[in-house]
Amino acid sequence: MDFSDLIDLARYPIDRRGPELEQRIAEVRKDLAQDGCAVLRGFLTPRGIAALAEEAERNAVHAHRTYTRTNAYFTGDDPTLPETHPKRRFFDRSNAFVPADHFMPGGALRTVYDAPGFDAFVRDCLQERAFFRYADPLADAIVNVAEEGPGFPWHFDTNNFTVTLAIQNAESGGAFEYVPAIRDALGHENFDDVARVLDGTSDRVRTLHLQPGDLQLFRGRYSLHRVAPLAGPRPRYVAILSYVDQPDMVATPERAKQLYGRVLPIHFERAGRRSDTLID
Ligand SMILES: O=C(O)CCC(=O)C(=O)O
Ligand SMILES: [Fe+2]
Repeated sequence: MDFSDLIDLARYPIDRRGPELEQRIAEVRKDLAQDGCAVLRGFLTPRGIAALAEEAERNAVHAHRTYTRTNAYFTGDDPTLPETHPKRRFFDRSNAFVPADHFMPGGALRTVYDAPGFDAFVRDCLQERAFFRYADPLADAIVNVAEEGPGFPWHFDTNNFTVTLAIQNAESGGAFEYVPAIRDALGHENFDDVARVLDGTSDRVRTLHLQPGDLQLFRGRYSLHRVAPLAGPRPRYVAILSYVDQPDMVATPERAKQLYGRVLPIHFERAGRRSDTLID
């Protein structure tokens, strides 16, 4: 499999720096500056979409499912607050990640991720100073399998940005909805507006209908967002490509176990722990 078959290089010539690519980068930066979100439509070719969908489908059986109830802040309940407070609004979430080690080098997903110029392109778009691939063999490039159900309820991300590739949509539902910069880095939480979003009465919500093959760059720390409820038998597949601000980072053993259902020796080693010390 060759990256030039999977990525639309005529539109996004990531392997050749030049005015064409600079133009794409400038457009993405403008969108990110404006509302923290950029969608690179048609990043994959139709062959690329088909190859990634086939690979996702084949590996969906390996997805690790977790069921949680979560608020938008991923914090525990705080009974000192009124019951209607956004921090006390909990929603069902079911999540299924296919761990990254099911995606082999030379397979469709890694052919895109490892394409010459891909990392540099994403870094230039995001203008991140410290930018490294997540070194976690279970988590650097994963596929999220979302089946009929509540989607991924309203939340703020705990990381600065996410890089996702839309592979397959559900029969219906599953739109990406977001409210840019509803809170800020200075601690203005804007709970009133957040409550309106959770209630479904906000007029600030933007809706994105991502299509298979679209690459999305999203800054979700201050923008409330969700994947709307999904319906129908066909699962939604999204690849998540992870970058962090430090080299050689991996998940803690507890986090690996929770998200991917397994812990590898590297998780214990990097945590400076022996492999019999998992805290469940
Ligand atoms: O599945 C998606 O489109 C993005 C989900 C999301 O918000 C996240 O992973 O934090
Ligand atoms: Fe998110």
